Amino acid sequence: MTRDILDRLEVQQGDITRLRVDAIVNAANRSLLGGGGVDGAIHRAAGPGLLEACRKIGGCPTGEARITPGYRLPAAYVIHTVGPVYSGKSQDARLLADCYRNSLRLAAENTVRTIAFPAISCGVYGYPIQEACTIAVDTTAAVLPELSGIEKVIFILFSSGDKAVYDTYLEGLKQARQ
Ligand code: AR6
Repeated sequence: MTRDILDRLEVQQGDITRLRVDAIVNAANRSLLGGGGVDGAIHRAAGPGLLEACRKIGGCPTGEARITPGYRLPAAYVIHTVGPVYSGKSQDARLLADCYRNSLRLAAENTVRTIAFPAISCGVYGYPIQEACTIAVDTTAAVLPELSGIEKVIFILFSSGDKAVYDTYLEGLKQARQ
């Protein structure tokens, strides 16, 4: 992993709905019709236009991604992706990696330069944060070289404990590069 790729990654703690970026990623479910957690927060902040747009899309398979406008959000777009429900099987990691890869490719197709991800699947869907962090960072770093238009990827974590997991992992990667 090269240093310039690591420089395009950032970790923050806070509420994704407040971020003024080109796109925020929603940890949705296959219906795309809203739910709890970060999905509920995004729909509340975006207003009813978002649900209307999602209804027209008509759902999304696990691992894939769909894009809508951000409506009342500071972000121009919402990229909805559906993480796996953690089962402990090897397909979990593949599907979670698909979420990051497909969201980033969709972002690049829409000339997004800055994008923020929550910890997909790490709430209701039960994915262990440590494993999910490794997949999120490694997949993003692997795909960024082919997506030169994406300048910054923010991983935004709700809790300080989850943020510490990301900070530690990225710090380790940076040390290995020095
Ligand atoms: N900003 C950033 N992160 C947040 C926010 C926020 N405003 N709110 C929660 N998180 P979850 P999942 C964190 O459960 O596990 C929904 O009902 C949270 O602390 O939102 O992928 C959907 O409709 C956790 O670390 O998503 C699906 O049915 C992370 O976001 C289901 O939950 C993801 O937690 C998806 O479950």
